[in-house]
Amino acid sequence: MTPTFTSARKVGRLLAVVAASIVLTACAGDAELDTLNDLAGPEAQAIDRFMNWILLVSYVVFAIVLGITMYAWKNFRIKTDEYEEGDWPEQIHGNTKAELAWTAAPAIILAIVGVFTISLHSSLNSADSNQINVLVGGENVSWEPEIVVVGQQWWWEYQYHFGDVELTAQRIENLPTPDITTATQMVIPVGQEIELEITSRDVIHSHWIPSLNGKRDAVPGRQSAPWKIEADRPGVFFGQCTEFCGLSHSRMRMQVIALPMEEFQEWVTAQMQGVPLEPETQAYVEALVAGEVPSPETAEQRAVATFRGKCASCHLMEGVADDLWSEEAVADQLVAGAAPNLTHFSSRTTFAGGIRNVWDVETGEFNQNDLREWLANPADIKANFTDPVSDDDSRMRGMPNLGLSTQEIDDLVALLEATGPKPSMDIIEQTGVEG
Ligand code: HEC
Ligand SMILES: [Cu+2]
Repeated sequence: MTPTFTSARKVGRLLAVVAASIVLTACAGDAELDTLNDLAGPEAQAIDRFMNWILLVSYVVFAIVLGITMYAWKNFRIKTDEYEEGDWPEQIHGNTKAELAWTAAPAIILAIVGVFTISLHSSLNSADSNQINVLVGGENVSWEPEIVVVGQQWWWEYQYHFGDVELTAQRIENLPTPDITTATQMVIPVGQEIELEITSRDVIHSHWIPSLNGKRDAVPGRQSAPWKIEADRPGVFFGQCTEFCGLSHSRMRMQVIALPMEEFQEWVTAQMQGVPLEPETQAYVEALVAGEVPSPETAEQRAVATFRGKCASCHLMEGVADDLWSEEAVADQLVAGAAPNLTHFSSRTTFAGGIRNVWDVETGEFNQNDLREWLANPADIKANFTDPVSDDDSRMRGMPNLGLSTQEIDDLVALLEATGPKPSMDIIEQTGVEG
């Protein structure tokens, strides 16, 4: 056996292992971000059908090219032992018909694929025209379902504006205060086209819910053309930021929860309310807002005092500290100029960019452990830049360690649990993530 033969064999084996490992990495049967199965809406299904057609065309092209190559290899080769120096087969040059054929055929195929690509793309991009009636604060509002999606390091915000607001092509800083603001979880009604207006507050991110539609970049300073999603059945659909955006990019996930219209309405009604505080805590908040300095007597009052002192400069919590929160104050501290709205924190099922559970998937209990860990030192769960970014810009990315005492953490955990309303066990189970 000649040495070249053995090394060729080794290379062959190595290539086989590499190829197998590449192919097998795609083999998880229950992958959350599967683009081939579990497609739940017309947009994702249209992309899937289109992909299948292109695959079919490329299989045919592949078979033809391989066929011609094999034919040439079989019929026109010279065996080594018959070969003599200078023993060339007859050389041909120029065949107008063949050259025309192999130039025109691919051009025509690509043109056809191009026409279908552009037409699919423009249908995915078009604005929706459906209207649904939503009860907002006791009033029936006709809503053309639109949700503003804002990416920032490292979580997604979803804004619902029910009033008569022109959202398309508005810069994020010009938008009015949303009726509902959530983090990480977008709740939508089933069977409705939802238009997404996607943008970013810091760097480029990309929003992708594989079961519902393709990817769309979130670019700071501009809003994407409308991007539609629709879920044709109730369920939970996972997503992930798909544009590398810094240290914790992989921990920037999100979920869409599609609910039947009635349940969606219940969700809207609950989200429009403030935190359900005990009456004596409410009185305590009113006193604080009025400028008095009563000392806290209950655990909830202590939690409110801590929240107002240490959290309210970044986080909005309606009914607890809205008077202390301002966009300018947040922009002074955070590069993105936004922190998750905590008014209904425990109505969500995951937090910190969808990497930890708010509710225990097995017991349905409030997941105190992970929340404690987060409050004790967020960077343990999610790497961030809490140091000044540069000398002239001392703002942070992510949540800093606030040096909270055990007592403060206990109180805050109870307050965050009370924000509610608690989601159904069904949703808790479906959205559950592994920490
Ligand atoms: C300097 C601004 C800032 C302060 C002050 C701050 N946070 Fe945060 N907090 C953030 C940011 C930014 C995030 C999002 C981090 C991420 O997911 O990457 C966050 C996330 C959270 C989350 C997870 C929310 C979710 O839905 O993912 C909770 C809970 C939270 N903070 C609680 C608190 C509490 C309680 C305090 C007061 C003790 C506090 N934070 C003070 C900036 C702040
Ligand atoms: Cu990102």
